[in-house]
Amino acid sequence: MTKRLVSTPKKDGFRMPGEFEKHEKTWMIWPEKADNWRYCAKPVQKVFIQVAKEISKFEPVVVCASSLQYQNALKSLGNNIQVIEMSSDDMWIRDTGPAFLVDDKGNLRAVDWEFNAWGGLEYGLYSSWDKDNQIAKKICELENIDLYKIDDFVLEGGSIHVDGEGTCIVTQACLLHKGRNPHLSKNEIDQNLKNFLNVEKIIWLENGIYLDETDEHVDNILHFIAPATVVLAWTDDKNDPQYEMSKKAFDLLSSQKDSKGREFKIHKLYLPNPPITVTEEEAMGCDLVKEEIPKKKGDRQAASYANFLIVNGGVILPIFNVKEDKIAVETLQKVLPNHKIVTINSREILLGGGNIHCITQQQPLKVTKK
Ligand code: KQY
Repeated sequence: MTKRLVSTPKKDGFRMPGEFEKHEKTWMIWPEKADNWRYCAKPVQKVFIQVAKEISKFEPVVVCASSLQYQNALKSLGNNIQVIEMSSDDMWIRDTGPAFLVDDKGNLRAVDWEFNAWGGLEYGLYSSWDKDNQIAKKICELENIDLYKIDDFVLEGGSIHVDGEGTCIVTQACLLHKGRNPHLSKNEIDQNLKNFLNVEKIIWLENGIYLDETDEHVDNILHFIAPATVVLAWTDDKNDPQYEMSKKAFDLLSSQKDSKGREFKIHKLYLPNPPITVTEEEAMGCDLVKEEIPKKKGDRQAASYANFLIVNGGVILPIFNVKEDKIAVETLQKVLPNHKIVTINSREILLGGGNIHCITQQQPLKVTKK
């Protein structure tokens, strides 16, 4: 049975591995929220199936689906993907799932952060998130692993990126946003991250991607691809508000060393230019609800190639059917020469406010170090 631990990962010698380390499996949640996914989520389910099937060519995939959608998910995903019944408020398992931790003795644990739908009732993106807030615990129960939980500490998995060797990167725009932990100072948040991710250094970028619905999660602007090595979403267009945001991130990372004293290698990953906007057709089909303003034709989307998932031997890369897709593939293939780059046109996921990294959560392989 899963125990709630009162210690910290730092004290117990557990760390969150880099995503580029080996995985046991990847978790996902079947989409169905009709006020976020147009036409009762049917178009996004098609893309979801593609993402899940591509990942399953590299490592096992487990999909959580509600009782209503269980049969549909099971039949649509085929024999190679495990489907389990689990309720949720939406599909963003990067943010609602456990942050898995490993030690050197072959043990697995996790952190269960408090989730408040990216800002609670005042600033958040939906008004009920009880089911999402239970996902991490339910997954730990299924996996029979113990978990750490800090009371009153709101965090989403997409708002942190770790290298597994003592460094974590976050954005101030997100972590210091008043919808999350207004009762904590920056130092206290820094300390919580150090204790619960078992890292020595937090690098605080100012921003993420312009108009990102999550208050600028770090996982949309950069990605650790190896220790001390990141790809960073980039534009040369000085008239684009993103230019300053990416430039400040580049300058800060260039001026900092990681927890082991290494300089960062920063590879620029060019963003779509012009930015992706919603078409008239794409703006239709979502159920209307009180708390959400529907997207309109012309609305700029926070489309970024940095929102990919690294799997065992591959990269599942979002593309948008624009000329920069090719540059993104070339850049990633160059920096990850031993990985197969698999592209998926993910506009449909983007319309819901995120991308491939946001809808996946890797469970690391247990490691035993002698
Ligand atoms: O991690 C994410 N990108 C979640 C976005 C939620 C958007 C809801 N419309």
